[in-house]
Amino acid sequence: MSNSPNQIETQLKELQTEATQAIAASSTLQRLEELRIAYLGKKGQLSQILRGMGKLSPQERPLVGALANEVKEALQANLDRQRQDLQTAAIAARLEAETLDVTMPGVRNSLGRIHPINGTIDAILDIFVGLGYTVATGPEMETDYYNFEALNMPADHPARDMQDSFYLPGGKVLRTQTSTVQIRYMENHAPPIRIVSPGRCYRRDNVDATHSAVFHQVEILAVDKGLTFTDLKGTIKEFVRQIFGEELPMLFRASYFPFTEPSAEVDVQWEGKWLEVLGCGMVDPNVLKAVGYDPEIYTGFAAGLGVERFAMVLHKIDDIRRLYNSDLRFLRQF
Ligand code: 2NM
Repeated sequence: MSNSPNQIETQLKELQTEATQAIAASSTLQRLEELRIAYLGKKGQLSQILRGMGKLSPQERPLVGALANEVKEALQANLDRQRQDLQTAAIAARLEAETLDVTMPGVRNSLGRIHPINGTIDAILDIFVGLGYTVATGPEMETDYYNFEALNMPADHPARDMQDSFYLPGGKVLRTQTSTVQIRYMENHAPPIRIVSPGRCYRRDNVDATHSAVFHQVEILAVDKGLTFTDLKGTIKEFVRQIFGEELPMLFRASYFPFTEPSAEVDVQWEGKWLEVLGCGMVDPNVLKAVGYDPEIYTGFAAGLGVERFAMVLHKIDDIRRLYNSDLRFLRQF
């Protein structure tokens, strides 16, 4: 390195010019640090130039030294300012990127829903479970025995008509009510019993606004010593009070079912209209005998209700087919 004062001055000026431009052009903090080391570091360019000062005379040295200090301070100031600017820009960019616009609409998770049929089944089961009933389920494909014979519908009974039920190859039948499950339960449990059986059932009905070939039932059954029609009425009354949310005028109309005697259909007055809501009765002694219960010792009451009917009444649905055609505009209301 040359030791003439003029040459050293020139080198310092050139260093200042070059470094000032490089600092101004640096776009990252890392690049800026590299420049600081390259220009002002221990082994940097400024140190190298100053090493050439060793050979200057004592008179020359302070002048060049003062210039070197000026250059060093100027560059240091440049570095500091550029660092500040880069840091400020980095923070600004981050704030911009992380800005939360609280006026934007939220992100909606699209959740599934409980189908009104299942919601209605759940509501009905909750009530009977609350009254001490156990939920019992079973197969939808049934034998002739469980669907008809054990329910006091012998071979020549009109309910067995091919026109009314779906028969499967091999002689099985799609169950026409869930009492089939209750026969199976009674075969395996001694009284007292209290069970509630929800499930899908099938009948060869022509489909219209109130009929579907596939529908859902909930049936209840209680068997014990000394059960009477009064116990049945009290149970139905409590169920109606809970499902409709209030006590309603109720009418037990004499009716007929093969598996109960006596039998009744129950109407309730709801929002000014009489609605038929369920069928019920005292379990026919023949049904008790079929499962090995002694009808001289035990009596039972049972009731069956249509889930679709309840869903339609409770949700004011005008056509049963809405429950089955999977129209999301309908289903999203639940
Ligand atoms: C109804 C009406 C009346 C019923 C009968 C039985 C069983 F298993 F004990 F025989 N379960 N459910 C029954 C009685 C069902 O549905 C309208």
